[in-house]
Amino acid sequence: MAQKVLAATTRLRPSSSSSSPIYTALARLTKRNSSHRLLSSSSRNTTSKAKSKPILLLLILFLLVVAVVVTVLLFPALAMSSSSASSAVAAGPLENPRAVVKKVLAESQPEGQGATVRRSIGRHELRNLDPFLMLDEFSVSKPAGFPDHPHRGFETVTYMLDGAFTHQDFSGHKGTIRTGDVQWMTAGRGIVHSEMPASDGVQKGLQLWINLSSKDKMIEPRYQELQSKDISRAEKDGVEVRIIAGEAFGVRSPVYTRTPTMYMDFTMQPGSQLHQPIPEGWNAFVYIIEGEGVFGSEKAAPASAHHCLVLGASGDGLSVWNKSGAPLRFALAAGQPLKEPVVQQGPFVMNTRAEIQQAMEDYYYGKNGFEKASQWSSST
Ligand code: FJE
Ligand code: FE
Repeated sequence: MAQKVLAATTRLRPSSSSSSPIYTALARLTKRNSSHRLLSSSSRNTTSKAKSKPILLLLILFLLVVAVVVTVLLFPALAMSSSSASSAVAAGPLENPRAVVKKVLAESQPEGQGATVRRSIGRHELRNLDPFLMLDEFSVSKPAGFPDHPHRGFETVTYMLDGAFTHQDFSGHKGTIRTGDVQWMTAGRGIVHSEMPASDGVQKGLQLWINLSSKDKMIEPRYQELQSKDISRAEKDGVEVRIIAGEAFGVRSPVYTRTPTMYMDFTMQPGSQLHQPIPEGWNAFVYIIEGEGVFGSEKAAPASAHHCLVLGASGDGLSVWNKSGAPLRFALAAGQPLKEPVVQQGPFVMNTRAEIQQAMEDYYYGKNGFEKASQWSSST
């Protein structure tokens, strides 16, 4: 499965290093140099060989130095990311780290059937952070759970922190995700499923809802499932990262994100610091899972578990310092805003009220993707 996903992403996303302006500039330079060489060899018989050779060599060297200096000055971020891509090192301190512009405590609330979630994105104070619609930290024990319910128009990403959850859907898709596993579900035009605890004790995890653009809302449903052992990870100077989507420390996740998204789980040892680039223009937030840390600016007050920190729009990434005596664990997510109207009615997220009306009708009558809804119910 992971290999299939990897193959698909490789096809869909050409390696960024081969298309980077630095490489293009270098390739052009090499071409120009070789044409110089051609020129010099063809003019060998007519000009003085001994004089032109060292001058040409010097000229080539000079051009190379100029090109490298100009590239680094013009594209410092690119120079940094391409070097980290090859050697898997943490990016150096950011020039302009994003500030924390909002801090929201995710308070517990009842959800599903007897379950409890700490909702941050999606609660009143943090309605939505385009393209993100909801973030729940769930804590669920049997017999509570999230029995049969539909989705349309977005993606749900379930990341298990502890325990196991079994999902079943109306197409016969069934599976169990355990500690560290990820289920990336693209609901598209429609899925009806159940999500229930699969073992005794408390099952914990994060569920993130990512909106789909109007052109993707009615696509075929799709699953991308990653077992904990298959999740890309990297470590550097006391900072460990598990990469659910996107790239960190030069390591990429195989998950394909229809709405461009990065999503990672960082664990920072006491005394460590992190400087993680975030694409310009993307909305970004941090959710603290465990411990406490200083985010955005070294002088900021520390923030603790169950807080969601919204990062400001300007800046080149996230800087974090763990000045405490215990490990700090948090999720970082960032996504390219869709900048489209959002109309949500529970598990249906569309662009207009008419589309919501249509979704409810389709679900009720079993049409346009909900054909299997009426005769299905999950098994126990
Ligand atoms: C849902 C009520 C719900 N947060 N976190 C209404 F409970 C749900 C729902 C979930 C959910 C499921 C998991 Cl596994 C984790 C969650 C809400 O299933 F989708 C709607 N519409
Ligand atoms: Fe669901």
